[in-house]
Amino acid sequence: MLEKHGSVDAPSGRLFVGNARAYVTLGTVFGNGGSGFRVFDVSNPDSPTSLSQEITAQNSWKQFVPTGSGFGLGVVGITPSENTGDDIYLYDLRNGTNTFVTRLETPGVAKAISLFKGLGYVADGAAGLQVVNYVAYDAKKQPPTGQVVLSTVSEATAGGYVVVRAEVQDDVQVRNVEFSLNGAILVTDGNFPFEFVYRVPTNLVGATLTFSARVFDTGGNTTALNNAPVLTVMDDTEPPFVQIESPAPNARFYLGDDIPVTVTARDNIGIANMEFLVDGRPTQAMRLSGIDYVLVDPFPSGPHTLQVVAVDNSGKATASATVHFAIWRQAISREYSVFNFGAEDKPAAISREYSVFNFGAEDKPSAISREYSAFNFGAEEKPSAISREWSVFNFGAEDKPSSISREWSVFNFGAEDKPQAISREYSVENR
Ligand SMILES: [Ca+2]
Ligand SMILES: [Ca+2]
Ligand SMILES: [Ca+2]
Repeated sequence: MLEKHGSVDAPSGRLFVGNARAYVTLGTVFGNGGSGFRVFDVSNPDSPTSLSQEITAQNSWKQFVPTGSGFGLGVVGITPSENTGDDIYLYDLRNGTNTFVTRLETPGVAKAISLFKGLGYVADGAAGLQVVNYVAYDAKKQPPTGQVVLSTVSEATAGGYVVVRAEVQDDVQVRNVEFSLNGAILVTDGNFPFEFVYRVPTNLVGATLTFSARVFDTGGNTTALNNAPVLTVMDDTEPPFVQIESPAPNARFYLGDDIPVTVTARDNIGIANMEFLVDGRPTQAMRLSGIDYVLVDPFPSGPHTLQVVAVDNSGKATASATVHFAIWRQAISREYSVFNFGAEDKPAAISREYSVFNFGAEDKPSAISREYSAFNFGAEEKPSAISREWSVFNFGAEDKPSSISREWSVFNFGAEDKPQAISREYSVENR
């Protein structure tokens, strides 16, 4: 479920987040027209703050990607119209400044950039993919430094997640970080931010996890980072919480209606799946949004029960309280209107959206009529009648044929001695 932390006004351009900083280009996503970028401090997700804004003469900023080693690369055009000097702009971000360093011209129209292992990969319009070297080879023989930061202190929960991040620096450019667990290499990250998410296997309860990393710069110098605390894997002792928000207890549906279900579920490590039980049997539910579902299978009329079982990542399950609901057979007519507002001897009649359903007993046919209208606009002695889109379906019993009729009309509203009549939202329910 989406949980809201803080918020802050920001431009509507593209976003990059790394190491407690967020960078947003001015202008609109994938559009032109932005004239720079803004930097936010997101170290406290509950209270992000704006730090600085860089406004440039060029006003087609498409993207801004920090290198993690003190620089940032912008995809920048001179004017909002395309094909006008769309190149890569290198910025120095050290010491909290945003200082323009140089423009790296590409042969085409630069549209986007991604960094990997110290190189820039530029989507360069008709010039295709351009691989650019935005920083000189690191010949200074000074290895990178840094530390491993974990999202948890001394314990990890089976079935849960550990975010493993390397906060690394280099005098020139970090190339990549290799992450290891208990001495075996797990994954390599080739761009800032250098991190990965480890899912703790449920069969490691009692074991220890020692994460380490090795950081490389673009000169091949390397440093091992062995500072991370040892984690002990604990069993997940918290089953999920799950509650049916709707249908409300004793809710009533009609045969053929959708049955929407809203469920609140949460867990200390994460919900793996949800199971829906109608009358104690598993049934399919289609997820419509984070907490909203609709049951897929049809159910017969009568009383039913609904339960939802939430299963967490470690396999612990919780069943919700049982909600009772009923499905009714029905005959309904809705929004049925009759107007008689003519001269006394020239009445008019209109009826709209008239429906009759009978989904009930096997020996009774079903019938639907829709958008039924009758008009009488004034024949003086022979009131006319029009009805449109009138349909009768009989799809019930096998020995009864189906029938459909359209534009069928029989009306005589014209009797002078009949009073005006209006009726709305008329309904008859027959369980
Ligand atoms: Ca170096
Ligand atoms: Ca990365
Ligand atoms: Ca749990």
